[in-house]
Amino acid sequence: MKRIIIALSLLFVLPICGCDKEEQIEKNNLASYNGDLQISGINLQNQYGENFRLKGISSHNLYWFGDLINYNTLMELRDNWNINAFRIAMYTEEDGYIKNPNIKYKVVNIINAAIKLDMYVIIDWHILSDNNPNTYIEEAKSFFSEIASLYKDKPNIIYEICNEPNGEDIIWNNDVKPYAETIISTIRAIDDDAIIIVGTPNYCQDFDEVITNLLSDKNTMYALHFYAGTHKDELIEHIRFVLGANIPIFVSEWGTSTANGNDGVFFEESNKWLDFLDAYNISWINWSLSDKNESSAILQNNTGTLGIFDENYLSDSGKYIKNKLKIKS
Ligand code: DCB
Repeated sequence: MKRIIIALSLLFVLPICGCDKEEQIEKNNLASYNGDLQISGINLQNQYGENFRLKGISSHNLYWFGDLINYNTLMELRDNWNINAFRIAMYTEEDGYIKNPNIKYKVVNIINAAIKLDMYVIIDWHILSDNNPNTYIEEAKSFFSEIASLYKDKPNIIYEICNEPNGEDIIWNNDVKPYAETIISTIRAIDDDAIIIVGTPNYCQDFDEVITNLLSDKNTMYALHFYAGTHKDELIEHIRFVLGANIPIFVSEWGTSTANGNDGVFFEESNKWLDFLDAYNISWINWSLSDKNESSAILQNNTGTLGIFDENYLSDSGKYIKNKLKIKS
């Protein structure tokens, strides 16, 4: 009788253990497991103080390519591409928030889908042709207070407060840092612990002034953006130096193309950059989820969402990125 009971219980227990282990592996990638993220030195960490990396894809201009993003496409990207973060590029200009403030409802829909799917989501205030983040600082304050009030209790949210400050006269000490201090205090008055990513001058490539004039907020990271066909060894060496100064970097946007988003896919240079990011445990987000006719788009031109589900419709960059995302680390 005893033996039968043992045999029977083994029968039940064994498959359950197997299941648990499988689920455990997947859970390690989810927001419910990793919880509130934090920073230790240059590392992003989960709530248990374990090093943790976010890897994912960015939307293109949400106003132009927002239809590609919904619960089903995000679920596919999570389950079959292995992304654990999605970046919502909400442009300020170029048909963005300033002209079309209702785009925020699309942002909210995507955030809600990402939360349901247990993923992290980066809310990117995508300045670009407006060069100076201070141009629309009042709008940024009201946008981020609204978003923070809605999601202050969710571990899923990451705020990226200015995509790419640019222009020769836009510098860290006088322009970007004061802007960041204002927006960080706006967010912190509501959400005291979410990760905040701050863009750096010259399209997120110039850290010279950042190094000697850091922000005091402890959960802030600095954005590095690169395009493999344009930015090469010189930028890698600059960043190695920045990391040596213990500055936490988040690659919230990079492309396999040149800096205009086009001109072909630079595989060798992309490999070099990804090896570098692996060596330093740096999180990365690829530009972009679109079917525009340009090399950095992950989908073939005018194919809609097909490529997300079927590799035959992926661009060369899309195939490359999907393979890289599947490698767990
Ligand atoms: C960044 C921007 C991003 C831009 C990509 C590729 O810009 F954050 O918005 O995306 O990198 O250029 C491109 C799209 C195009 C679109 C254009 C304007 O791919 O389809 O027409 O935005 O909306 C960068 C990054 C780096 C540099 C320059 C730019 N750089 N830039 O190092 O010079 O000029 O946009």
